[in-house]
Amino acid sequence: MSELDLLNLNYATAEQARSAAMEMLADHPRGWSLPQPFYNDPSFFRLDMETIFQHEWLFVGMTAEIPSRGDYLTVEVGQNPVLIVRDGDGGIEAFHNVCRHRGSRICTQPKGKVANLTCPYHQWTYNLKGNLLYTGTAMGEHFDPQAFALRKVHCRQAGGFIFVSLTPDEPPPIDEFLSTLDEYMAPYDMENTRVAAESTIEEQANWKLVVENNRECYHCAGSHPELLRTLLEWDDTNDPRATPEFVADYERQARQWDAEGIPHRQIKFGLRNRIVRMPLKSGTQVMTMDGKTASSRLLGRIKSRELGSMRILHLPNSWNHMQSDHVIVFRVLPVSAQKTLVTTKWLVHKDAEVDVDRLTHVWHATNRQDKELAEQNQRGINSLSYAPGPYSETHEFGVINFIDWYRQALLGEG
Ligand code: 3BY
Ligand code: FES
Ligand code: FE
Repeated sequence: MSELDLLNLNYATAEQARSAAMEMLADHPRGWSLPQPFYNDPSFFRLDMETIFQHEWLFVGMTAEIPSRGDYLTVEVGQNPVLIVRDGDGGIEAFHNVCRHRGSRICTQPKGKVANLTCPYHQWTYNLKGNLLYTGTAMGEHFDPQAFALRKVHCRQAGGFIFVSLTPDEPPPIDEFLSTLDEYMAPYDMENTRVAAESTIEEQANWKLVVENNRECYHCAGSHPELLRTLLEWDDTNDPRATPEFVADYERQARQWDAEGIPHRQIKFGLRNRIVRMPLKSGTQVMTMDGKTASSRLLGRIKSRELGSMRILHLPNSWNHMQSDHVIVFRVLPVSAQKTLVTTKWLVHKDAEVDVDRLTHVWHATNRQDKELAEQNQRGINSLSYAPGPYSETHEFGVINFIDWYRQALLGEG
């Protein structure tokens, strides 16, 4: 545990932390930021990991990243290494990336391609379905390899997105969201895309501060000059701030989307998932500095460059912008109470020519700015003077929704 973590460790046992968290939440006024330990106490962080990240469906990557047999990607969900691999039947499987011999991590790279899964420690070898194939002679003749298959992780895919749930039990229901995701993503034909650029940044901030920051644009005018060249400061078609000009422009674009058969109606699955297509600023096409497309091809069956951006929210760990010539997917993975990894991937048509600097400039800048905001937020929250403060109902309702979801998830009411 880091020095910072030790400083904020207020509860001796997990049980004490859980009952303290439940008591605080029961008394917590809706629409206010959380009490300090939710943002910096390592026992509360453990609670988040056990209740949310080791249970809920998490976005891990895109199917286009592992297009053929043996392609894999790995993620760390807190202390849990997870392996996602394309098997011989074209399916995608997820396993705990933990060898059944003495527990070594098996795949050590973020991405790769393998024929089989061989542990680097003593070369136990598993096939792509996780069955143990080979241990050499050392285990003796009575050894039963069938008893040592890799432990599976629940894995589902839709619309090019891959989700996993680490729960050993029944995972939360997700079918309805996945079929809608398939429908809304159909125009993009994500199987024929490739990752043109990728970045992972480490933020010295609790994961909830990273998500809270993303759920509002109250901070945009003060921090995001590049993003505001194309992005409107609200991302809800019913936003109370929407002007008559916006409503007129939205209706014009909605007619165009209907004509092209592009799904756009806002749809929500509880507070966890939301899909909505929003226009960008009038006259701009995508989130680049000049507002013009950055890839030589539009995605899938899309015809119009000016398609706005379809935003897909998946709590607890992803938000996304799907545009005419590229999509940008975001993944949040907590590391410790005050450390979070944010991964951004830009995907384009697999045969497109792309100016990567033009493609990535706006969101590299935006991510840097958001990192700074989340880190400064964390440092203030660590102060003895911090007390919960009120969110704006008009500018921060997305944050209120996120905290409502968090409270439900933690209280088991989700
Ligand atoms: O565009 C986003 O992903 C979010 C929503 C509004 C502010 N923020 C940059
Ligand atoms: Fe994997 Fe020994 S720990 S082969
Ligand atoms: Fe931001």
